[in-house]
Amino acid sequence: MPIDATKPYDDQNIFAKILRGEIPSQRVYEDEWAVAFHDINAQSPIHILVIPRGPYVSWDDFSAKGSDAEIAGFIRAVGKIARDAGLVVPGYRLLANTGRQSGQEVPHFHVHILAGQPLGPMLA
Ligand code: IU
Repeated sequence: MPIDATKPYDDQNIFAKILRGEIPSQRVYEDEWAVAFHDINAQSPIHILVIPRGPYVSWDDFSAKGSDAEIAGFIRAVGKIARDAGLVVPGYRLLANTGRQSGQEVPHFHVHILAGQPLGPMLA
C-alpha cells in the first residue's frame, strides 16, 4: 500500500527496525549517516537500498528537514557504495519513490541503487 509522504515518521516501520538491528538484513555498508542493504525483492541483479540513520519519511522530508551534514553524508555514502561496488563504469540508476503515485511503500526515506544489467527506459 503506497504511503502518504506527508504523514509523521513511524519508528515501527520495517526499515527503522532494520536500522536498529531488530530485523535482519544483508548489510553491505554503514557509516555515521547511512546504512545500506540488499533489497529482499531485487528488481535487477544488483539492487541495494540506502537509508539515512535519521527519522525521515521520504525524500521530501529528508531534503526539507535533514541537516546539511546529514544530507551531505548521505549523498556521499550513496556515491561511495556504488563506486566501491564497481558500478561507475557499467553504470547504475538511483531511484527514490516519494508518496502515493510513486508507489513508495516503506515510510523511511530510501534510495534504490539499481545496476548489473541494461536498465531500459526510465518508466518501463
Ligand atoms: P519503495 O520505494 O518504498 O517502493 O521500495 C521499498 C523496497 O523495500 C522494495 O523494493 C522492497 O522489495 C524492499 N523491502 C526490503 O528490502 N525489505 C523488506 O523487509 C521490505 C521491503 I517490507
